[in-house]
Amino acid sequence: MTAAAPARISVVIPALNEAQNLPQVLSRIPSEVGEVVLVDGRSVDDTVAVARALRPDVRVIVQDGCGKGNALACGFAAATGEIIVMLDADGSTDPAEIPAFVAALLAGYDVAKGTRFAPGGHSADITRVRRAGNRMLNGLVNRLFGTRHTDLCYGYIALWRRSLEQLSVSCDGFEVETLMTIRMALAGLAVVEVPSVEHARLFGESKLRVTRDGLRVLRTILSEKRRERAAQRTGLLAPAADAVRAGSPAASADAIAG
Ligand SMILES: Nc1nc2c(ncn2[C@@H]2O[C@H](COP(=O)(O)OP(=O)(O)O)[C@@H](O)[C@H]2O)c(=O)[nH]1
Ligand SMILES: [Mg+2]
Repeated sequence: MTAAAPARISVVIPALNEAQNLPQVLSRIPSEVGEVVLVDGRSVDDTVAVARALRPDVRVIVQDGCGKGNALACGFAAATGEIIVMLDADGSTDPAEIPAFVAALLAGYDVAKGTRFAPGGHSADITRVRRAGNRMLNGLVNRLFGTRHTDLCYGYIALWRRSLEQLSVSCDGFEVETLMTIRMALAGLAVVEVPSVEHARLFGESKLRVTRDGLRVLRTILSEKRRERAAQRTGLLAPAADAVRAGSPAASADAIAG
């Protein structure tokens, strides 16, 4: 990539009944984003019509299965950009932060992973129970895979297409960020955490169910560990890399300027 040909950025937005929230989200997407892929979960409200009215160039696809993970996998397959950014449709993840994530990628990282729990990050959305569960599961991943993440289950992630292809994202539900995070480590990708401020969902309710989805995350962690062990026996997968480094948008921007 050269200065004359900036990386094309695709945003992938899974959306299930988010018509009321989309105006706030779509209007804040920065102009350097070249493609918006909205993955509809067969919404029964006006999600698709609102998206098309607000952004006539939006690419709407309907997911072929169920859940946020399946929606993202469908969106990844459809997106054409060199850089892919995952964004929620409920107003929690602020599109205005996209340049900070992209800056980290342009500075040389394979993945820019948002964190609400490093200095500069914050969440006005997460409940006390979810925070505790996330911390516990995050600790388990760090112990089992030798990583140093501070926020396992946050869906604000940007990465290069070539890195995404190494992850083979194939899961249904809210375990998707966990699956991606572990596979980033197993693939030895260079991951930097980007502090991010998560806003409260604007309208409607979260589709996440704490016990059901917490258990899905736990099962994903354990099955990925089994996969890693099996791969180590056969020599088909590199050992987990300690690839996560603390970073900040400011630091990433400095690296680009340099
Ligand atoms: N297409 C699609 N999107 C979904 C599904 N479940 C959740 N989402 C979207 O994923 C994003 C995060 O979901 P949300 O319910 O806010 O979960 P939370 O942020 O973890 O509380 C939102 O944009 C949802 O509309 C689904 O089954 N299909
Ligand atoms: Mg949400």
